[in-house]
Amino acid sequence: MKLFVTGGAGFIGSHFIRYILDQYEDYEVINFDALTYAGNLDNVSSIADSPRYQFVHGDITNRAHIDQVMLTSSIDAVVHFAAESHVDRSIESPGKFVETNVIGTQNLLDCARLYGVGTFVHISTDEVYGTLPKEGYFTEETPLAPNSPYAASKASADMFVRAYYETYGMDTRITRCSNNYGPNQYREKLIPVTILRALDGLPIPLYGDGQNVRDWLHVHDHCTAIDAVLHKAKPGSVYNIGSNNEWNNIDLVEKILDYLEVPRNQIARVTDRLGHDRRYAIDASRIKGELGWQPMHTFEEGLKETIDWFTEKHRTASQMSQSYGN
Ligand code: NAD
Ligand code: TDX
Repeated sequence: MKLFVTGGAGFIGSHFIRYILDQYEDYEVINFDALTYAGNLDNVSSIADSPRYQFVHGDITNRAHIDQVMLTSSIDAVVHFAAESHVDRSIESPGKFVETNVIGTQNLLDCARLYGVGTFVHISTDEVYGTLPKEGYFTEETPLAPNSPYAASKASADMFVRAYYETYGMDTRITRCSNNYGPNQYREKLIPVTILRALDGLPIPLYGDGQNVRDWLHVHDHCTAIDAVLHKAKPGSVYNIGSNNEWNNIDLVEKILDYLEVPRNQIARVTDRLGHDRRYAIDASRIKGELGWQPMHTFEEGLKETIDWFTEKHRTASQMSQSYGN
């Protein structure tokens, strides 16, 4: 199988490519990535020399870039991660999110249809469902009610994916995952922000009352779920992905500080995010029941591994800057 993976220099995409090449000895992967601020080829340096891996510096908002690759390569499936992914940036500059997440996805769908790509897996998010009260879970039947420009752009992309299935009969599949954590996550997201600022002795910004709830999933468990959808799901299907691991932000930040033995008074309460969703929680019973997927990582072990990874990266970066006299 030859996969065309978009956004493979980012956090989740890079884990997915490494996982796939490791798991399937005869698979080939093209990593199509624009290398925005969030893309980093260090995330895929361990496979850079593999004969089954090819990096293409391309932009999904530019159709000609996609055409060039799809015209000359026989692609079996697209796995589409590329996106502007940070909610705070979407509040500052929504237009970029429409360009990348909506137009970019529609470009990819058009090209995949034109060049007869078999399967199109679209990586979406639980944020398309909006927010939950204290009780209840998002199921695949929950109506879409995006609240941030980021979530609105992802929901719009989902609607195009659905339309290409309904209108053209394309084999599209959508996954909606909860918050991921793990090594390589870009430093703007809550867990890296907390670890890196704690290590630097800087205030850790906690939005609002800190009681917002997120449902954390290890990135490797997300990859095994996408693998199941790619290989076992039906055309037109939608799957939620999550591991019933809800934490409110204050408890999570304190847990990280305690592990690092950094005093909790480093937390700084700051103005709340506009339109801040109160709670996300995923009902993943469909993917478990229909595709036999199960998460493997416990949060205790996965979070420690993640903190240790960022701590080591921080130590190495500090040594480098000292040796260059910065
Ligand atoms: P990320 O921001 O770490 O990486 C995004 C990648 O996409 C980067 O490598 C970037 O260079 C690339 N990219 C951006 N614009 C591009 C363009 N125009 N053309 C080609 N490449 C482009 O994102 P992530 O956290 O790895 O998220 C990956 C996907 O998973 C996104 O679609 C996101 O919406 C979804 N998702 C993320 C989470 C999460 O917790 N991180 C949860 C659910 C769903
Ligand atoms: O400095 C911070 N302080 C803070 O209190 C940051 C960066 C975040 N927060 C809060 C906001 C959220 O309630 O922490 C929670 C998590 O924030 P993010 O890490 O920005 O993630 P979130 O907004 O929940 O979105 C993430 O999960 C769903 C990803 O960024 C999305 O791409 C994904 O779709």
